Amino acid sequence: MIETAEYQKRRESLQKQLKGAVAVVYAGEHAAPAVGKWRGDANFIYLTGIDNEPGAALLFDPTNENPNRRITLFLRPSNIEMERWDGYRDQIGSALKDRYGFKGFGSIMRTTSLPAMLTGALRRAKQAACLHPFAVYPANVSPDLNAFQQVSQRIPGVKIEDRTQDLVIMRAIKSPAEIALLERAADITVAAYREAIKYIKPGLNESQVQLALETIYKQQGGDIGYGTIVGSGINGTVLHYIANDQPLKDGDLLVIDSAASFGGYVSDITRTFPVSGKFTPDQRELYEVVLKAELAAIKAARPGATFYEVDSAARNVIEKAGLGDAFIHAIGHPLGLVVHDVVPDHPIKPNMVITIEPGIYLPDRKIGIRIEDDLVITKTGNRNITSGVPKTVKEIEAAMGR
Ligand SMILES: [Mn+2]
Repeated sequence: MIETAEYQKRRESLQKQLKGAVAVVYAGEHAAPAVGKWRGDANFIYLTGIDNEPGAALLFDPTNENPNRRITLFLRPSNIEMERWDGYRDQIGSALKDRYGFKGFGSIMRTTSLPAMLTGALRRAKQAACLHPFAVYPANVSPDLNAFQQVSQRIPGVKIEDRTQDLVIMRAIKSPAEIALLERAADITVAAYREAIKYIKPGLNESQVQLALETIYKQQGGDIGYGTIVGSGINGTVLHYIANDQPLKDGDLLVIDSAASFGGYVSDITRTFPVSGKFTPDQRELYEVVLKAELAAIKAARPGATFYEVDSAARNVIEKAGLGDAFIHAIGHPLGLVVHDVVPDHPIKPNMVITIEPGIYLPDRKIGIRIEDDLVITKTGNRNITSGVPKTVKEIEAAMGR
């Protein structure tokens, strides 16, 4: 769990970095998914801990003469009729300020006040900092830049700066509380894999493996981290296979890419198991190449290394085995509030949490193999927090032995 005080500290630290510039972070107003809960923008969650307030925003107004108006949370107006459909919401008052950590540390207002507050802030400060990631052309302009551009058409002399790395760098380096949540998500996932591996056998459907894993995530207090992939045979060569509806066949390999989230933080594990419980000599040879590549990348993942260097460590092993063309994706990514978390411009640093996931995909042989672990980067190297899932040929065959 992350304490209210940690969110306050994050907001204050960001405000200091802004050096007098105005900034807005939006929760977003996207539609809720058909299945699962609505979830706000990760930058907004990171700064507030609030993940269930569509339309909310956080304004940094550092030159406000009222110290309590320098950081203000804006929430949608109360609407009693809507709340009978969507759930009851609190009135603005000291209880809400206390719960969100704004008592003595800022204000809470309704979003109807945001345009005037932002305009006033920019008239005084004349300096705006873009924190949301810039949109890639031709997508719509990012929400804070869009607001700043509109205000600059009404107030001359507002300077708009690119500060998009500020929150990326903060989010990339995990606090002890964040690492504890990521480890809990990893532990839940490890327990689920260890249980599910016992049931894998010919005739079972991919969907049953998915259900077994996801049920355990929920039983253990976690949630489903992302769309589970359970692909056997040729389906294991499809990177984003989500149908998960085919029977497991004797002699096929099974790629499982699935993980739990806990407290909003996501784990990410992939393993490849033989449906029969035993690798064929061919499968084993290919599997050992990917495993060797994974171990080489894990060894390379340490402070000062770039993702390019970590990727090269794995790619060299796979290329040497003559399988370079079969490794068609990147080596890994940071983990956090989202499964593909923010990637800072700097090399790997202590307390980053990253995945390592080399793979090879040979559709003509109906063979896909991927192995993925989650690493907490330490001062000298890393700590593998998902090593509890069987990974060597020997461990897998022993765990599946029946
Ligand atoms: Mn991954």
